[in-house]
Amino acid sequence: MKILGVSAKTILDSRKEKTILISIKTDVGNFSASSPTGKSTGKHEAKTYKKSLEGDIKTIKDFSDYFSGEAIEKFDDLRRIEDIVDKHLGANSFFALESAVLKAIAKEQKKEVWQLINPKAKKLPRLVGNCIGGGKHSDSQKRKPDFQEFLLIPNSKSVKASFEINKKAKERVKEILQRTDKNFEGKQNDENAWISSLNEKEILEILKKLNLPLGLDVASSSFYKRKNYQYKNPLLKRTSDEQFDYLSNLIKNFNLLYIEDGFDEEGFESFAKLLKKFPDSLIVGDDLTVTNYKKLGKAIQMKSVNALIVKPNQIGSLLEVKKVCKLAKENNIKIIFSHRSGETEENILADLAFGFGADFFKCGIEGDVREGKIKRLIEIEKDLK
Ligand code: 2PG
Ligand code: MG
Repeated sequence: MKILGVSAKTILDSRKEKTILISIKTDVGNFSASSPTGKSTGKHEAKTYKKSLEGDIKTIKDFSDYFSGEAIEKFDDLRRIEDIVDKHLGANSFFALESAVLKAIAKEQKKEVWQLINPKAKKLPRLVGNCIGGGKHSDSQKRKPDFQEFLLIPNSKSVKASFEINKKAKERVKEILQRTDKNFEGKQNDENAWISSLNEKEILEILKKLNLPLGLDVASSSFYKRKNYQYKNPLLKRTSDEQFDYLSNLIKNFNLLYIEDGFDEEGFESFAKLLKKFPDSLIVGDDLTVTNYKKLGKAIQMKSVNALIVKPNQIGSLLEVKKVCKLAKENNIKIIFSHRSGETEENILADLAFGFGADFFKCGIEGDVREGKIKRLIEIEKDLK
C-alpha cells in the first residue's frame, strides 16, 4: 500500500470540543480516522498535540509528500510512519494517522484491522460499563460524587449479552435515582453516565441491588491536593492512610471487583499496599501508568497493579501500545482498553482491543459514540462464530 497524500482537519468530539481528523489518500482508496480526547488526564500522558491542534494540522500538510515513497504492508511498518513524524506531532495526531494507515492496509489485504495485529485472536474482552458518574466528567453538577465512575462489569458469555445486561441495569438505576436522589434530573455526563447528587456510599448501596460485579474509577488525582484527598461530598480530607482504609472498607462492604486510580498518579506504594491486601480484586492503573512502557515497568517492579488501562492516545504510537500490551501479558497484568471522555465516531478501539487480546473493554453504556464501539465488538464476536 502506498500513501499518496495526508491531510488533517478539526472536528468536534462528543463534548463539543475540538479534536483532529486525519485523512490519507492511498493507492487503494481514501481513509480517515479521528482521535478522542480525555479530560481527567494523567500528568504523565504524552502531549495531545505538539504545540497546538492547528500546529499539528499544518505539520501534517507540510509532511504530506514525505510518505509517498513508503510501502506499508503490515502493522510493524508503522515504524516507517513514526520515523517520519516522530517528535513533530502530538499523541492525538499520531493515533489518528496510524489508525487511518491500519484501515488502508486492512482494506488492501481484505482483512479486518484486528487481523493485522493478531490473526489468531479469539478472546473477546469483558465489558466494563460506566453507569453513574461524578468528578470531572460531571462538571455541570455542583453536588456530585467525588469518584468519577461507577462501573458495571457483567460476567456473561458474550459481549452482546453483557451489553444488554448493562443497558437494562442502567435503566433500572435511573428509576431508583428518580426515587432516591431528590436532585436527579435524568441528565447524563460526558460519558453518558447518570449525573447524581448522591455520594459514593449512597450510590454503591443502589448498585448493590443489581447483583452485578461492580467497579470504581476513583480518578483520585483529580481531587488530590496538598498531600490529601479533598472530598466535597461530604466535605472532608483524607490522608493516604485514610484513603487506604476508606477504599478497603468499600471493597469489603460492596465486594468490589475493580478499583481504578484509587490513589494519586505518583502513589505507586499505596497502590501496592492495596493490591497486597486485595489480590483478588483488580487494582487498576490509569493516570498511574498512562499507557507508558516505563511507568508500567515501575508499577510491575513495585507490585502496584494487577490490571492496566490502555488508552492509545495517552501515548499516541500504536507500536508503543503493542510494547505495553506485551509487557503487561508477560507479567500477568490484565489489560483494559478504554474509551476517553471526549469521544468521536471512530470505532477502531474495538479492533485494537480484540487484536491485542484485551481482557476488558471500558466504555459508556449509552450514546452513539459509546455504543458504536461496543457494536463493533459485537460484530467481531458474530464474525467469529
Ligand atoms: C478515565 C477516562 C475515561 P478521561 O479516567 O478513565 O473514562 O477519562 O478520558 O477524561 O481521561
Ligand atoms: Mg481512569
